[in-house]
Amino acid sequence: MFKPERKVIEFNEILKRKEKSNVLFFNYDNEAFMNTGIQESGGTPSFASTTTGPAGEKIPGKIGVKQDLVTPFAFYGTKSLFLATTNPAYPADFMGKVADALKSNGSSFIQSYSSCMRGWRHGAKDAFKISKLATDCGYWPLYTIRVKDGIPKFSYYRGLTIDKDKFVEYLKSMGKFKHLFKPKFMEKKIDEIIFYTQQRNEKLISLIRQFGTEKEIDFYKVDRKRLQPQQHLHPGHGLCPGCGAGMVLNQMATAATAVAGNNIIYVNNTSCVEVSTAKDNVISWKVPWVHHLFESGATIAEAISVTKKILKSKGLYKNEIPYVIHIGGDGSTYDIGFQFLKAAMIRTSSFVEMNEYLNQK
Ligand SMILES: Cc1ncc(C[n+]2csc(CCOP(=O)(O)OP(=O)(O)O)c2C)c(N)n1
Repeated sequence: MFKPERKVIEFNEILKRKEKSNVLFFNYDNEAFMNTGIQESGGTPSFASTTTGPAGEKIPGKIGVKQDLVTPFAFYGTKSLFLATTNPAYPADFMGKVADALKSNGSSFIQSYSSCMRGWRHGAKDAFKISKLATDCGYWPLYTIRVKDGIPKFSYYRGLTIDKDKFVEYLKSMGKFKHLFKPKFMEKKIDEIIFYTQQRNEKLISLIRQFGTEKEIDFYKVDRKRLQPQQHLHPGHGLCPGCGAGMVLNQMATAATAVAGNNIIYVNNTSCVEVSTAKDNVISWKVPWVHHLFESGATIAEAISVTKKILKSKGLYKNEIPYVIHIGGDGSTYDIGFQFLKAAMIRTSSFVEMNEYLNQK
């Protein structure tokens, strides 16, 4: 029997922990290569219309499924790793997971839902409503995987049950799925998207059953009234109005400020977040921030983290090792850049953890 029980995880308790991640690799998934013109990626869901897979007479949008990026990382054989999905429509879960990720040994990878009003074609004011619906209809489940000494433990928060009515409402709310409803109602295609989503959720439930923790439900408790506003970004940026990545950045930086103060370095792959927070030579970041090539930001984040550790082990670096967050879109995470990310994540979660000179926290 699947009898989930709730485990309360207090944000303030996370902050007291000694554990510390080497790098938090963070993917905001807006489900296409957005800043270069809405091209299809491995993160694009079935039958979504993009500029490289436009819905029309020949094809009904993307032919293929949205790839599962997160769960395979649990089985690559790392020593210590924290993996999670987030959605800014659930801020306590989001900020709790970012703090947990930064306060877990090894490295961490978070994949966040990140709505895109321009690419998905919906009104700016609907961003939050659509984001919440994504989890509530079962499309974007929120789960966590903690790998300790090589064994993954799966748990979840919500979003594993498909609500068909809400799912249809979700699809209907965006122009990228409009062709499934007009000029004719493509019920078979809608059922197919729901079927594949259901299969993905059933795999997750099986993994929770097989590799579950004692209490499957992670409930992050955050006293938001006592949380300080984020200190890592200036108010100005060039993201579109209602951009999901804006919510993502705000919540990520709020949690990161609580954990790291200003002792943090961000590394950004080329993406909407990068171009919108670094216009010409004016940047939105108040803390060190590095833009590297589209595909190799993960390696740079790893290099920064490991270099500081090597210098420290040689007595050449006196300060506390900074936290490092690497940010990439889905194009640079699922597709171009995947090999860099995978290798950097495995090295920082096994090699660094097992190296007695580098694993001091
Ligand atoms: C090797 C390489 N190929 C292509 C590009 C052009 N390019 C820059 S950003 C980008 C799309 C980024 O998409 P994604 O990672 O999903 O981020 P988003 O724009 O959606 O935020 C592309 C194709 C590049 N900079 N380098």
